[in-house]
Amino acid sequence: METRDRNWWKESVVYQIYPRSFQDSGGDGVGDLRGIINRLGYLSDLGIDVIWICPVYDSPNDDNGYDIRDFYKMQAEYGTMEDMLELIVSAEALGIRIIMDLVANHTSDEHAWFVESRSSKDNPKRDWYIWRPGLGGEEPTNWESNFGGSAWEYDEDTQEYYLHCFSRKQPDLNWENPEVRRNIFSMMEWWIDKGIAGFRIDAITFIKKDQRFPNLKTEEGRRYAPLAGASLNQPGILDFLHEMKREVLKPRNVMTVAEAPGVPIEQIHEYVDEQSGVFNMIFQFDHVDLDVKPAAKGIYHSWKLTDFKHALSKWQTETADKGWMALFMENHDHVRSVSKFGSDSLYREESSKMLAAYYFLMRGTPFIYQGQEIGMTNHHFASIEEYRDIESINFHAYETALGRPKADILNHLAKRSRDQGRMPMQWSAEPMAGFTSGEPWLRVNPNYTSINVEQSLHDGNSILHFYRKLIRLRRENKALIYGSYREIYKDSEELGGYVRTLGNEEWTILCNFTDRNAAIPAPLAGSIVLSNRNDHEADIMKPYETVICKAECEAGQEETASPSC
Ligand code: TEU
Repeated sequence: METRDRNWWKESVVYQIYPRSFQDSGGDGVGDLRGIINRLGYLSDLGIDVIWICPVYDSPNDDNGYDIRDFYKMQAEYGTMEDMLELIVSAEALGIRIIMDLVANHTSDEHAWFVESRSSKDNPKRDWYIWRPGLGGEEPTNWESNFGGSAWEYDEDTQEYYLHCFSRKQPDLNWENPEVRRNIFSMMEWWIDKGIAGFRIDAITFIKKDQRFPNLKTEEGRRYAPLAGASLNQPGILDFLHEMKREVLKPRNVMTVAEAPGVPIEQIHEYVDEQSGVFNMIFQFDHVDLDVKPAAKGIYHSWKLTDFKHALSKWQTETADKGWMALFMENHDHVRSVSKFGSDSLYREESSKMLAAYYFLMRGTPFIYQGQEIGMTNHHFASIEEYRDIESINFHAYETALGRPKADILNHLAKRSRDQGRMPMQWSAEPMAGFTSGEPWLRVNPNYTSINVEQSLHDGNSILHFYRKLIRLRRENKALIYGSYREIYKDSEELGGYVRTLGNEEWTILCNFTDRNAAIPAPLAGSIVLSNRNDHEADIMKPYETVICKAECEAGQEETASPSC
């Protein structure tokens, strides 16, 4: 692999902001745009290049902004359009680009389009959403919404059902209708004209539905079947996406990162090939969903280190020569990575840094989710009343109705709830973690007194400073961006790592995923450039140790089979 395919979005590091939980400037307990503007200096010092900002559009907030009422207006709690434009300009002045969340699979049921659509069967916008009559007094199909319960909601006035893959307040748009597509595309153009650099594209693999609307196979004892079988990555979806690329994305050369669950690895190039694909990169979820797939809904599935490594490495290998991945460990839909894949007690610092090194230097564009850079952790919520996330609240209600014990449900939510990743950003040891001067919309993790940005800035050895070093290292060494990828210690249940090679440079990233010493079977190549400890001993990796080594190979010796030159 050469650097001939260089591109700014490949060389960038993205920071994801969940605005509701990032920084409140007004004291109402909810983060806002002014809060983000006030923290731009912090992000610039961290060294990131792009901010992905989760939805800030006008919304009744059934799904924290992923239910959009008006694409052209800001959520009043967050600020005004002037604030948003100021954010774009202020970020640009610091060399930071903004990408926005594009939610195009559905709107809010309070969006003017849907209000019209539901007003009568012969309204011109009726067909902008997916309406079907009931069958024998029941829903049109047995599809289960991603948030639980039927995916169909009955409308008394017009006596038909509408489809919602997510909450009942998120009716799905009918992408079969060309008017819908044209309106979404012109909204995208409007935002690009406002100065944003691109989009993170929400739930895009849901836009095409099997037009036969078949019933799906249910699991024993379940009334509904997960709707993926008829509405996730369905044949024909790429026609819609190519139209989006042709009409909007290509002529404007914007950055695109698509949330694309359901894309099988065999199809990755149809999505991300630079010439014939549709997006710059996609998010895949195999590694973060190891604990729930392939088990039945709501059941915990145990996994091994080799499963975790394989879930990431197989995509790396598949895109080794062409295509590009979005690299991530956390986002607003998932729990904190140190609690899930590392150790959030004794070895929190070491394992956070180890996980950072492991994913950050793979081939792709790294994303950091707010709070990840200071090693924020999960928290065991004492009762369902403390949760705010609609998915978690619905899950609790449905599982309770099925007779599942409360403690069991809470244990599952402690490991999976989206609120684990949504607790307010921990800025300082001040009350409410410096997030708000009021009552936060979601509880603050009590460990903010010791885990916070202020403390991390003062401690030169902190996780935050380790991220800064990683960002710098990646920026200064193109081999860590464009180099080839080769996994090492694939079958080990202790060690994980890989080699990146470009020209005569060979970089080895090696990690110990356990809290015990692990022997290194082969000597490390080159010299250590960065590590999370300062006591490396030859042949041994200490608990959660990570080392990043650089070696210069003799001419003609590139791409060696072992980690040493
Ligand atoms: O999530 C949709 C989605 O596909 C994820 O739930 C994904 O399947 C999961 O993370 C894999 O484990 C997006 C947003 O990220 C989420 O916050 C919204 O609630 C949802 O769309 C609806 O807009």
